[in-house]
Amino acid sequence: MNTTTSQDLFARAKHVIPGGVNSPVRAFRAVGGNPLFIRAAKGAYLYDEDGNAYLDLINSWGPMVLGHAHEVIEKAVRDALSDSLSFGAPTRKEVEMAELIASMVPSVEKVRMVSSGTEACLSVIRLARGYTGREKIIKFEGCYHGHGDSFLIAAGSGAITMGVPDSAGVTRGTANDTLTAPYNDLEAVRLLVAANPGQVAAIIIEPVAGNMGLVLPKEGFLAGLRQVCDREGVLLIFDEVMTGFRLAPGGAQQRLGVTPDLTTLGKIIGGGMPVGAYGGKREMMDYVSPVGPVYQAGTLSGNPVAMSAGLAILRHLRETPRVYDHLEEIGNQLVGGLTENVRKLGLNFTINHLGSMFSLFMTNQPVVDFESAKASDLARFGRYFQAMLRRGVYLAPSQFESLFLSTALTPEHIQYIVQASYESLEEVGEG
Ligand code: KE4
Repeated sequence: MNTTTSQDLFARAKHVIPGGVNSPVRAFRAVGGNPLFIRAAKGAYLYDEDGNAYLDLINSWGPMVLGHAHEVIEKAVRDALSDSLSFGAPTRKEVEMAELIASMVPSVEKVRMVSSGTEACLSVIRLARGYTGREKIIKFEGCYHGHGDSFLIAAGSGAITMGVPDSAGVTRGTANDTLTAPYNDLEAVRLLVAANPGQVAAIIIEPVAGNMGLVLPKEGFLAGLRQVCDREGVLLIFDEVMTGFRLAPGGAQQRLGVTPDLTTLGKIIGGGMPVGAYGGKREMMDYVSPVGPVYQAGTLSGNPVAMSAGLAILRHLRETPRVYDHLEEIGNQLVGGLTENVRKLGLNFTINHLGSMFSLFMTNQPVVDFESAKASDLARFGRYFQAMLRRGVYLAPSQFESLFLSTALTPEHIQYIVQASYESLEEVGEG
């Protein structure tokens, strides 16, 4: 596979961009080799600068749930371009977007648009602290809520992919206000809250965790968090940046039947454009400036072109619920094939799966939290990643990431991916 143009671009990039990338996980540090520079994408395929084609199982880390360059979204953006790109003033599209989100997401009565998932999570924590007058938050080991200081404690995704679940530059004061518990460990949460009476503003969680690889909440875990929060006056925040509009029209909270006080959103909400949002009960959201004392602002918040893309994809998802059945079918077919592969090869690797999200872990132990995810054979995962790439299948370049499927995947694509995975697992062999 010729990748000389990508290599040349990477060499140039490293002179002018830290690590040659604008987001660490893209650098392939965890899987070896050099990153591919993508020129274009269409449907289920990515095309790199050397003309190689790849079946895409990341889909921009979630947003491209309908596949790349979907006509509905492309047309909406084209139609918006001639009206200027940004005004910095309120627009009709923002009202329509807020009404649409409130109609789809159970916990949302009011919503504030921002420009990334990180910004949504930063803002919602400030709101929780302002609303409760409390300072501490509880997050879970291996969960990732963007790169805000409060969250870079035992963080997942790129932070652990780099082998540094914490980050330089985060002050002791900030770290002291972030308490962490193992995912799925309700007793640990109860103990943390009891040890910090009247001090915990919020518990923030990925209701289905995607940033240590995919880890599902155990039966009763989310409901248990809801009860702790109700009893202790702690706000429950679901970070649905990954799961929102993917696992159901109303996200994980709709699919799993537990309603948080506040929700963060991103990725699919912008259809590939830079959009994030946080929302919840009117009473809480009215603590946000200019109504309330919690300040938060953004030059490009509710950007009209991004709102056009977001309105197009969310309207499509709301008006064609068949998309969710299709995503379930694709997920079941692909994971069924991969499960058969590991059985036939006698590997018994763990596959965690829900809807159109899944992870193949290079361990035969159950993966229910960060510790068990970290027991995976990372070197073997790196070899598997490269073997799949050679076969034209683009996985997340880290064991600690979920994969994301799109409706652009056909049965033939799925069959190809299953076969490529069988060959790749066989090729990388034992440890
Ligand atoms: P962004 O700031 O990257 O838009 O969103 C941060 C974020 C917040 N919450 C959750 C649950 C997330 O998964 C993310 C971002 N996800 C990663 C993928 N694990 C983005 C990929 C990257 O960092 O390049």
